[in-house]
Amino acid sequence: MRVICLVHGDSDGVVSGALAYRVFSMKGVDTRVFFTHPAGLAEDLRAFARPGDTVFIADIALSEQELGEITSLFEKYAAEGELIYIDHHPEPLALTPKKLPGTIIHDTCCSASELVYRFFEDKLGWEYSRVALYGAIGDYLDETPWARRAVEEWDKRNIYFEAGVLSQGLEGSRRMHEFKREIIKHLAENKLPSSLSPLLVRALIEAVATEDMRKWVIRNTVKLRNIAYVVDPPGSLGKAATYARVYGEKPIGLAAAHHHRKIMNMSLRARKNTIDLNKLLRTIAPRHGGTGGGHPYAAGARIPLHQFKEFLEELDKVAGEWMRNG
Ligand SMILES: [Mn+2]
Repeated sequence: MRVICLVHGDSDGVVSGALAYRVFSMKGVDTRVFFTHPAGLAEDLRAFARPGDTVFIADIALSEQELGEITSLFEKYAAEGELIYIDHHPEPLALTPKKLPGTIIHDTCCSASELVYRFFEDKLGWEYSRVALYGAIGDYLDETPWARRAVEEWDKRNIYFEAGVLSQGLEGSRRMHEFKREIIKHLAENKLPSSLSPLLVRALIEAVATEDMRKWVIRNTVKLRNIAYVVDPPGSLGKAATYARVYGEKPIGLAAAHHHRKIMNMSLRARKNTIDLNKLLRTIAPRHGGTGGGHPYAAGARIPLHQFKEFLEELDKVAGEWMRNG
């Protein structure tokens, strides 16, 4: 038997992978971890998982574009081996995840880390709740009933320090898949993030870089009616979007970058209780030949470069309409 884990590369995904790695490798099972994202899930499943494997997927939303393919892949893996899918992103407009074949845990209540921890709780034991907390904090989902209780049982200051080292260190390790696998093995042994020196160093460098970027965003934010945005910020798009929203004094912040020549990649952040970015992007992005979605207040999109301006204009207009109509 072989286990193939496919997880997101942020704190929540890495912790989800570490908890699963712990459970499977404890039994001596050959367990391999790969990092993916919604638009790459189907392709990565085909590339890395063979029918008959145990496939574990966590913290990966289901992309609107690939639903048909994902459904047939899930059917194949669930029939010939085992398939476990654990996620907390809002469901796609066209499908209810729980109807998919396999073991499906889908709940927007809390982080993927919390869902994975609770799923494997008997096997992991309470000591691993702190690892799950790092992931929950990384996704800003540390105020669920479970997370509040768990934080109380650990020392809050230590937990938040360690969670900060992990999330900042990972932000500074983009696309470093081999290093992220090392982090997963480290966390799977319930070792502290701060005790992994290269991770700690990257977190420190990231903290300084974030401060530089904050100042850059103040100087470079462009304001529309409802959106404040920056293009090609020198750092994490998520953080840049938050700073653009705050310093641009708009309900929505957006940060975009084109790593690939023809695609604009972006993160969006909304002020709480203003608008559902997930629904907004799932509606608007396909009209411009792109994809988008995520959480109500934190989401992302990929739009062809030549459509970026039109996309921004429509997003700004529709966001205004939705906010006016509640
Ligand atoms: Mn997550």
